[in-house]
Amino acid sequence: MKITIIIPTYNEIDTIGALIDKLLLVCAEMPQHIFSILVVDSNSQDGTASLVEEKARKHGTVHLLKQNERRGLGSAYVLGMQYAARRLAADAFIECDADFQHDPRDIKRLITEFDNGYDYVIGSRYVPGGSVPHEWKWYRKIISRWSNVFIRLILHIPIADATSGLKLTRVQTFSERLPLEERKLYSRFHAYKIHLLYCMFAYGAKIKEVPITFHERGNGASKLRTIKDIAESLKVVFLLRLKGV
Ligand SMILES: Nc1nc2c(ncn2[C@@H]2O[C@H](COP(=O)(O)OP(=O)(O)OP(=O)(O)O)[C@@H](O)[C@H]2O)c(=O)[nH]1
Ligand SMILES: [Mg+2]
Repeated sequence: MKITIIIPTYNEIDTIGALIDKLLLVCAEMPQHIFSILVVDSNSQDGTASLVEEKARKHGTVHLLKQNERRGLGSAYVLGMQYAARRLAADAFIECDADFQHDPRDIKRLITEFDNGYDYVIGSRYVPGGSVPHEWKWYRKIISRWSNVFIRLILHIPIADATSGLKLTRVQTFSERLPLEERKLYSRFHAYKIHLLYCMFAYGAKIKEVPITFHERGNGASKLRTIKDIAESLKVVFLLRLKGV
């Protein structure tokens, strides 16, 4: 099967090179699949795109997609998802952050469950065996934990980690139905994740959570806009409750 790992970047020069190298090694351990790595860069000012271009020249399986301006995580991801499905003919795509918060080796767990027939595999911090960084401040732990409880209660979805950033989506039948255009998303920022998850649930996808250890950021600055992203998440949850997908 063809699998594309999509990595959105905004000023991630400190980590993106090493992450691509590590992912290439991990992918080489799964010769039963054909992998590509797609970086979606939103006009980073620190040379991220040039570094990725250099990697792409060296490795034919590394691709760079450029967005003219920074428009939010969801906006970058849906661009990458369309490209993976249409141009790279991916059978599945994986969402993965650029800052080493996700262990590249955990991708193997997602793929094992894809091979087992699951359509949507979530790297989960809140199933037994999963965890968030112990360095996180108490309020970040509370916000992350309770936002998941809130989402579960309001949307009635039996998912422990609805806001995880590491996941795999089966393309066939789903990518055609998912709102993979910025104008169709209820949020173009971090909260897009709740929208797409709810869609997959509504479409009857076979969903599986696998435990992951979520690490502290490798280097570079966070792009999370805590208060604004909480407000966006609330908006998405209520839109889904009122209007559905
Ligand atoms: N292309 C693109 N990438 C983005 C944008 N916003 C965030 N990212 C990337 O999305 C990933 C997740 O963003 P982070 O800032 O790490 O958000 P987070 O993981 O919730 O927050 P931290 O735990 O503080 O790192 C990183 O790889 C960012 O570089 C954007 O507008 N465009
Ligand atoms: Mg991060």
